[in-house]
Amino acid sequence: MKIVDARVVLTSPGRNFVTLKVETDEGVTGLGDATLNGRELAVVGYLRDHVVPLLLGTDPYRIEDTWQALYRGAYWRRGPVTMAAIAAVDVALWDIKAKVAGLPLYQLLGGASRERVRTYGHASGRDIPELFDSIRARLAEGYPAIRVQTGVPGLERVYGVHHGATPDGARPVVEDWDTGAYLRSLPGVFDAVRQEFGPELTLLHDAHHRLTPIQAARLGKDLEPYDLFWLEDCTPAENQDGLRLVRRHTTTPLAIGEVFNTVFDYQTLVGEQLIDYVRSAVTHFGGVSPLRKLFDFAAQHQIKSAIHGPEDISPVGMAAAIHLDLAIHNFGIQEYAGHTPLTHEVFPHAYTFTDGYLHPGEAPGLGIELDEELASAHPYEPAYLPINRLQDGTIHDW
Ligand code: KDG
Ligand code: MG
Repeated sequence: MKIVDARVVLTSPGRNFVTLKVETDEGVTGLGDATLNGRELAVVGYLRDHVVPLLLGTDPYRIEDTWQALYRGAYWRRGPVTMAAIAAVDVALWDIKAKVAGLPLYQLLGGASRERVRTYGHASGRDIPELFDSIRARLAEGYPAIRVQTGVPGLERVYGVHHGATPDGARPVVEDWDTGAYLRSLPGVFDAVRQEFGPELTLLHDAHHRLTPIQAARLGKDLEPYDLFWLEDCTPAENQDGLRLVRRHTTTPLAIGEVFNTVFDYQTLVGEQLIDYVRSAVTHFGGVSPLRKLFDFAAQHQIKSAIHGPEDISPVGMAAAIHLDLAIHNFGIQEYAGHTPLTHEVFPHAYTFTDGYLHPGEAPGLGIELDEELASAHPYEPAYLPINRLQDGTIHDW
């Protein structure tokens, strides 16, 4: 079998998605997600100009060899653009291999280790009543676990939550931030949530890289009475050593890694068991092949998976995640923010979301299609994530 064509499809059925479609001389096709929120065009160019020409004529069964050739052969390694592009190829080739085998991808990854995949959803509100309404809405949808984000008194927007296309597409929205106000208000929010919803509900929180290690240590400690499933991205972890300080001070479980793209970003974090959950997405980590290796490394340190699953991971990336979730032993939880009805139409899929649990379905391959005609009716729209400034105008992590 040979790869005879590979196309990059950029579509915006509510938000932008980058999809690679690989075609073979035997008519079997594979899909991969390469969406990099706010930097989509860079990945489109990388794939179209530098990856697709290298794929033509190659054997789609040689997934590991192709991965290594794209990673090592570029000479310039790592980085989100490169790794999103490689991820799309890796996933598309797994899709092809599983389709030819006539098996859902999870069977090629070792088969099911569980019956279904537990998820968490997002609740957010500017104040406590709005937050409670949002939590009730997620509970009504069946979510067994909920990430709680809320407004901070004195700040305009709910932090860490973004709302799709920017009004002026060419420029990011500017938000405001005050770490002191956040640290003072958040424990009270979780206290109110526990009083209203009781001790059983699984709760998570995302600090979105906004704290220094000592601030993160304090927050983790202050949240201990509220029994969080995890505190996510409490500090930017490019400085992996900083997590030692956080860890020394708190027993609140920690989750990190949605912006990471290789195992090297995790060496200290996993090797010294400084975190409890790894958050990388199939889409941003070079695909199923390297993420599987990361999970095996993490398992040696009793660290579990928690694949990133916001709206900006396409249904193709989500499908790949769900197959992996079902197969690995050290599964923790899967984030599932869902997609717009139009997105589900552009990407018809076999995976299901029922009572808060996902299942990849039994269709051969990833179990996902791309309606190219519908996709082309919804072209790319420039959109950026917000940026953050402190009250004196200093730029801060968003
Ligand atoms: O593109 C950025 C989003 O994916 C990110 O803000 C979502 O932090 C996020 C999460 O945990 O889902
Ligand atoms: Mg996050």
